[in-house]
Amino acid sequence: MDDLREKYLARIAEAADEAALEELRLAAVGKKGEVSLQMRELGKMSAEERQVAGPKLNALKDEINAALAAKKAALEEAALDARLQTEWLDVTLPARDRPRGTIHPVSQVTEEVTAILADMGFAVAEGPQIESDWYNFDALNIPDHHPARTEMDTFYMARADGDNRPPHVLRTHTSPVQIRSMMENGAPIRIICPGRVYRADYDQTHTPMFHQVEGLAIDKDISMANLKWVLEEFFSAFFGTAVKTRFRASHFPFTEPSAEVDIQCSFEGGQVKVGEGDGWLEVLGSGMVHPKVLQAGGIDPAEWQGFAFGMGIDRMAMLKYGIPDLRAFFDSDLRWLRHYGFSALQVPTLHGGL
Ligand code: 2NM
Repeated sequence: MDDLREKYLARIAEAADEAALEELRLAAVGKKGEVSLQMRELGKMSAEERQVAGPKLNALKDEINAALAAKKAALEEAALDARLQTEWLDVTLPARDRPRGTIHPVSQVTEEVTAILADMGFAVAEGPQIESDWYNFDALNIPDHHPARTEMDTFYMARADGDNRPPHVLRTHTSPVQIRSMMENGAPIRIICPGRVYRADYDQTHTPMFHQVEGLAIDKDISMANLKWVLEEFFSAFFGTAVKTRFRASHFPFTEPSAEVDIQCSFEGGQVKVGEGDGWLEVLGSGMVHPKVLQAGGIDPAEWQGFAFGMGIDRMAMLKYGIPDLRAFFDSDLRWLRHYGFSALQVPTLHGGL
């Protein structure tokens, strides 16, 4: 019995894992284990012998079982310690920053354009996207027969049969916001109007909804020279490099005189690069606000004059950030958004550099 005790207590102490421990349990106190076999021998003994050997064997069995249980507990604790070493977690740490979305290039460029022009003294004005046809067309000196007013070009809101009131439209430019601003605040004015506009056009380079920013400055001594300075200053700040501009005589119903503005660029290898080369790209329309438009806005053209300009934000974003396909702007493809999108923490500022 002493041999058995020594042998099993030593082996139990050395057992490396629970499987080894189970093997030892079967070998010692299992049905066919050595201690159990010894117990079977009790039947063959005399009463005296049995009185001595019985309790001893029972004590040995208890001792081995206790050693097995103690070793099992020790192994479990060691295993838990090892896991805790590799799996520890500090629940007091602040949550990791995990950006889930990106700022769309249209939003980013709107903020950039706004930051530049706000620095020059322009305030942001906003207005409704559904307009009466007076604000969208008549006030801007666009006559009834003008092709822009046909359903080919403009989205008209549905009207009930027999409703003969003037129709509403999805605004085709943000100019109606400027008419509203003239009527509400009067002159002098320095505003920009960024926002969504709508035209019935859909192909490679046109989407039925797109984004515009229009500028308006009205005062007593404003000329085309002021317009030219503002635009040249704007393009250089926006593209981060000196950009030459070219003004071409043009025509719009709401400005007189009118000019289309091109910016300097190169077209090498099918790549458009702004601010270099000797090519030109049309990016903007502008002019001196037509007297009839000032009048519609309640401003006396004998006393005041001003310049206005309008450009497409989507196209400016494509140019600045090298985005090839306009239609992808509005597909909401997550891979596109992650690729061309901006961090929400990268707010465009003049001092931070645009
Ligand atoms: C353009 C081109 C030329 C323009 C005119 C006005 C308003 F309301 F003041 F008369 N706002 N914007 C304007 C002038 C817009 O976009 C190509």
